[in-house]
Amino acid sequence: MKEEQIKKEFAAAKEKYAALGVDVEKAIEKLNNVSISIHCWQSDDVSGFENPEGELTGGIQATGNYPGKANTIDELKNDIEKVLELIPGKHRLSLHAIYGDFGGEFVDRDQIEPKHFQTWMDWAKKTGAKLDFNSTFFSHPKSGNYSLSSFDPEIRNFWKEHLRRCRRIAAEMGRQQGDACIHNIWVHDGEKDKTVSRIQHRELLKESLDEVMTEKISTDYLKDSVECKLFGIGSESYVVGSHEFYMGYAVKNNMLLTLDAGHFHPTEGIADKISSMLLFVPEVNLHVSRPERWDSDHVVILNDALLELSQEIVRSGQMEKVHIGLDYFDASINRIGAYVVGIRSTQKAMLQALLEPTEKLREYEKRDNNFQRMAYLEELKAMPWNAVYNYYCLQQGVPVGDEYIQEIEKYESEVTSKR
Ligand code: RNT
Ligand code: ZN
Repeated sequence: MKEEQIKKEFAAAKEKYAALGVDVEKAIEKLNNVSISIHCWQSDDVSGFENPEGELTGGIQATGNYPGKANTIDELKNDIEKVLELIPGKHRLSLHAIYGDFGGEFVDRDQIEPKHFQTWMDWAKKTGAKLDFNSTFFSHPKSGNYSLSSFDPEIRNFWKEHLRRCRRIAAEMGRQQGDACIHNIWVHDGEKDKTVSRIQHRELLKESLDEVMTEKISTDYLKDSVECKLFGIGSESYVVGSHEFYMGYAVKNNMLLTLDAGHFHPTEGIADKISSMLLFVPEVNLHVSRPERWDSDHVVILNDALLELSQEIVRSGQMEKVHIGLDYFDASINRIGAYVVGIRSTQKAMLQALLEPTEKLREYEKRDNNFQRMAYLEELKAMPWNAVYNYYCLQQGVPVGDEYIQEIEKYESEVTSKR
């Protein structure tokens, strides 16, 4: 797209939005402050570097075998750097514990230390992408149906030690980057079929978490967040860390709650949960994902669910308390493309929400003018928000419109197809 054309379309859009009382420059500025936490695991189908040949367990699945996945830390870094070149704004990288730099040695989960992530912290310093962290309870011989909630005290101890170490690693990341690292805790524990000892396992999960959390770490460095789930492959009937479990846990312990778009009943969205949870937990962490009929972790696209979520984040007036992280892994398409589409779509949804004349809509609402509210919400859908996004990309010196597609094709022919 020609620069002149982009500017012309932006000027026209600006005028249209101004007529609704919306300041587009302000919206761009706010969008530019939205740091998306990019998940490292789309790049290599959740393999990691602890035991890359190992099986992915824990009830999650990356389907497809598109060529070019990242096999080494360097390949992963290159891929993420390429992604960062193709999107506007400053973003974060979310690492799982199995993505450490183990120097070719096997380091078990109860042995990992900050030093195994030092090269990542150095990379973060260099690129400016701050880090978030995730403990990894899945894909390990000691994580069958149950880990932190196992009846076997030795298994529980092993995973408690893992969690303890992950909190310290995340805190060290937070310290080095001068900004709290969000440490996401997702525990796959559960069972395929009708489980009788539901409360017993939940008691054990609570007990294990409580014990590890007795180690107090400043939220200047570390923010722990707990992620619930309804079911997984092989845990269809029972997941210990259900919504009620973690909602209760987060509220009781004043910690963050992670809402994953795929972790509820099929027609239940996470958008409407934001305004409730913000009243009871200090901050909310999101795993933006796209469930297609189940928690399938498809690439995020600009759909109604994403737009509703963005609207709720913006309308809450507490954007700084909602952390946007991505969580999907599609192994059937170009993985860099999967990242870029997901990130750009998330930004487009956020931008649309930021371009809403919310006060105007609230006025109609107060007066019970609900036809007018509905009509404006419909009109807004066809407003030229994309011209604003294109202009933002131009400003930031990244590809505009569909230009990123050829960049990805080039990277594929020069880099990923040769792996
Ligand atoms: C699984 C959870 C979890 C994982 C990642 C890899 O259903 O969503 O967040 O996807 O930790
Ligand atoms: Zn998730």
